[in-house]
Amino acid sequence: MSKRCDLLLIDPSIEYWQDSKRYDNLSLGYLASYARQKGFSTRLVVLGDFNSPEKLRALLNEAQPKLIGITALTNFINHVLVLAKILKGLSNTPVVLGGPHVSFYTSSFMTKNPQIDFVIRWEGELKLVMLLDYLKNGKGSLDSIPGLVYREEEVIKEVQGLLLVQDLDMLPFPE
Ligand code: B12
Repeated sequence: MSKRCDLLLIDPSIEYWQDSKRYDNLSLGYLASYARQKGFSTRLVVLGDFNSPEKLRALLNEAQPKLIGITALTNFINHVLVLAKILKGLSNTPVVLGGPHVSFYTSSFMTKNPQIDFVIRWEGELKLVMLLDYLKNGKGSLDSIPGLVYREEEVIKEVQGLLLVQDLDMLPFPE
């Protein structure tokens, strides 16, 4: 089976993956299952398995993703920013963050952290698929993805709107 993917999702909570605390991250699990259902090949990895620049380089070479997504809790945000810097040093693949921390802190956060290409605020499934469709297939436009924060010639743009899943039962369970 090919290890290439359109979307590479990374759970950055390294210390949670070292021993008996290991469990799957629900947020990324839902995002991955929905993106797969919509036809985007997706890999979900935990940083504990790729905890050096060499391992990350090998992962990127193998996966060749169109987009890298990282979940961002406040507790791990510094960690996430370092990780994103390393990833940007290894490839030009755009990096998108989502999760509670970046849902609250957006424009100033993007200004201070040029290694982050996109933030998706609040619920992620529909918006992430729209971003993937744009990056992979050239469909739609960045300014039509609600909750997306992006850069346009160094200016930070924030698209208004929530775009919530109306019927949660339509979401596939995490695999
Ligand atoms: C369940 C839960 C847990 C479970 C996780 C179980 C699991 N298997 O994942 C357990 C008990 C283990 C846990 C642990 C922790 N938790 Co907790 N947890 C929650 C809770 C109640 C629900 C989270 C959840 O899974 N929701 C369901 C998923 C599908 O939705 P979601 O998380 O909102 O994710 C969506 C969006 O945020 C967005 N999104 C998220 N990541 C990404 C990434 C990308 C790229 C994109 C595009 C979008 C995106 O899209 C997702 C899908 O719509 C929330 C509170 C809440 N009601 O939200 C706290 C919460 C997330 N936890 C919190 C914290 C602090 C922690 C711990 C750090 C606590 C600690 N000190 O140990 C740890 C960290 C664990 C870890 N390694 O990530 C805080 C985070 C606060 C913050 N400012 O970041 C919250 C908000 C609680 C709170 N109010 O303080 N937690």
